[in-house]
This record gives sequence, structure tokens and C-alpha cells, in this order.
Amino acid sequence: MTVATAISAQHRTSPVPAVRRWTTTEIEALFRLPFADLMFRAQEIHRAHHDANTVQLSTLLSIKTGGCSEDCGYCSQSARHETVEREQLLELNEVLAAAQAAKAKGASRFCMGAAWRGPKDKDLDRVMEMVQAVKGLGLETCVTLGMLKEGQAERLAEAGLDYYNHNLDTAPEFYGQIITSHTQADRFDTLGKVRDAGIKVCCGGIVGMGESRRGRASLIAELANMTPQPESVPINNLVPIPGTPLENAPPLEPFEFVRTIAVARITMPTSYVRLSAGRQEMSDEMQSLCFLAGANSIFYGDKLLTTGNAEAARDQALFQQLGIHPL
Ligand code: SAM
Ligand code: DTB
Ligand code: SF4
Repeated sequence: MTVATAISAQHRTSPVPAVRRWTTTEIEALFRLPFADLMFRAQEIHRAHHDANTVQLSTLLSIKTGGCSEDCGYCSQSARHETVEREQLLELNEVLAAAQAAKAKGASRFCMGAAWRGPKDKDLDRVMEMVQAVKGLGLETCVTLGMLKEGQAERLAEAGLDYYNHNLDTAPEFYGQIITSHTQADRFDTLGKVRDAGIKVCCGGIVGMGESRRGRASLIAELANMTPQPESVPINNLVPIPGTPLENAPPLEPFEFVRTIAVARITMPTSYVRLSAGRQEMSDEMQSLCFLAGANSIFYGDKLLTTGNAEAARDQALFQQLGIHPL
């Protein structure tokens, strides 16, 4: 068989370009590399696929806060923890004003989050209006609304939604210790619906919840083995919130967080790896190591969903110091 026929045979059997499968053990071996070797490998891969001095900026808005039926142990918005004031779904004009402000500050994507197990169809009508209006400002749009029912992803696609955020959150083996009100299989089901509707996938997880290194490797394996891989991979460092079951989780050792970013970069070469929650607590030097490890996206703006974020002015100063251009 010639090379050309071998390639076309491969294309016949697999419409999606073949991406290698990673085992948890292989990923654990990456985690164990000497730090300089790990960073070098991450940089080589990063530079082969991205402009190494560009970082994409997404601004978050909580469009519906608190009162969620789910029991995610890290989350301030579960009705079982009652750590935040409940709010109704925001009005369109409030969302538009926040999106305009985000654009004026330099964000390229606007991400709207709702504390729902999943949206009701009448909620979805209103979110669709928000997506259309935000898109009309020339921003990319992302929503995170929980689990989707049949037909809902298609409706979001019709509204012009660019990305849907739905995280695997942690290793399959550890999931039941953090969340019992739904399963990780439910999350995969929604991710499949999003993909089938032609919406880009934003899918990552949280580290620092007391999982082992193997647990972190297993989460990265699950993400990297998705075909196609998620276009956007948020890596959140747990923000321990008083009143949640994880309020006293011991913080992850900082180099271990940087290693997680590097391993995500190596295993998901073309994805945007987002340095997500937990950035406010990080020094500029630590953030810089994360960029060197291949992070090329952040949440930008003074607030995440219910907790604070690094301030925009601080980010601007850091970008200037490092010669980073926002995308
Ligand atoms: N209800 C929807 C869902 O669960 O997909 C959307 C909102 S939920 C708050 C979005 C993501 O934020 C979670 O999947 C989790 O990865 C992240 N997150 C929530 N609370 C966090 C915390 N305290 N620290 C770090 N990440 C957190
Ligand atoms: C994601 O992975 N992280 C964001 C976004 N997707 C929705 C949320 C972080 C939330 C941090 C805790 C809070 O502000 O409530
Ligand atoms: Fe609800 Fe999402 Fe928070 Fe879980 S992470 S409690 S589903 S808002």
C-alpha cells in the first residue's frame, strides 16, 4: 500500500483526524519529569501550535446565581451549602451592559454561567436572546448552564453560540466523593450533545480538591482522550469557599499546579489551556510559570462567578512586563 492509499484508508475509517490515546500511567510519567524537562517539552509543543506571546481573554458573568439543586462539594452555588444570596436570571439589558464593559476592557469572549442542574426550555429562550445580543457586539459567546436535554444544544447553536462550558471536574474514580447528585457519565452525555450540535467544547476540571497526582493524571487523560479534543480546557485551582464541604481542602503545592498546566499542554497541543479559577491568589511569578507551561487563556475581569479574580489592571501590568499580547 502506498502512503497515499494508507492515508485515504485511514480517512475512510476515521472521519476525525486520529489523535493518540493517552493512558493515566503515561501522563503520570510526564508529571514525574524533572521540572525543566517538563517545561521544555511543554514549550516545544506550545510553540509548534500557538503564538507563545498571545493570551486569550474571556470575561465571566453569573447570569443566575445560587439555589442550584446539585451538591458539587466545591461550589458556593449549591442550595445545600447556601453560601451566596440567590438571584433570579438577570435581565437582557444587565447582561448586555456587562458584555459591553468586558469588550471595552479588551475581552474577546463573554461567558455566561447559570447555577442550574440544567436549563428549562423557557430559561433557554432568554439565554438565546442573551447569546444573540452579545454576539451582536462582536464578542465570542460561551455559556455554562449545566446538563442539556434533547434539542437544547441545537437551539443554542441556532442562536449562534460559539462555546459551551461543561467540565469533567475531576477523575472518574474521585467524582463520587465530590458530587453525588449526578454522574460524570451525565456530563459526557451533555458534552456529546454539544459536539453533535456543532458548538465548540470548553471542558476542563478543578485540581486541589484532595485528589492524588494519579487522580490529576486521570482527569487529564479523560480530557485528552476526547475525540476531538476540547477546543478550550479550563484548569481551575480550587477556590476554597467557607461553608462548602471543601472549605478546608489543603492547597495544592504550586509547582504541582504548574505541572498540571504543562501536562495539559503536552497532551492537548492545539487546545487553548485556560489558567482559570485561583489566579487571584497566585503571584505574578507563578502565573508567568503557568504561561511558560503553555497556558494561553485566562478569565479576565474583577470577578469570576461568585468569587474575586485578579484585577484587570494587574493583568494589564503583567502582560506589559512579559510582552504578552491579548487576543
Ligand atoms: N452549573 C453549571 C455546571 O456545573 O456546569 C455551570 C456553573 S459551574 C459553577 C462551572 C464550573 O466552575 C464548575 O464545573 C467548576 O469546574 C468551576 N468551579 C465552581 N466552583 C469552583 C471553585 N470554588 N473553585 C474552582 N472552580 C470552581
Ligand atoms: C470554569 O471552568 N471556571 C469558571 C467557568 N468555567 C464558569 C468558573 C469558576 C468559578 C470559581 C468560583 C466562583 O467564582 O464561584
Ligand atoms: Fe450547580 Fe454547577 Fe455549582 Fe454544581 S457546579 S452546584 S451544577 S452551579
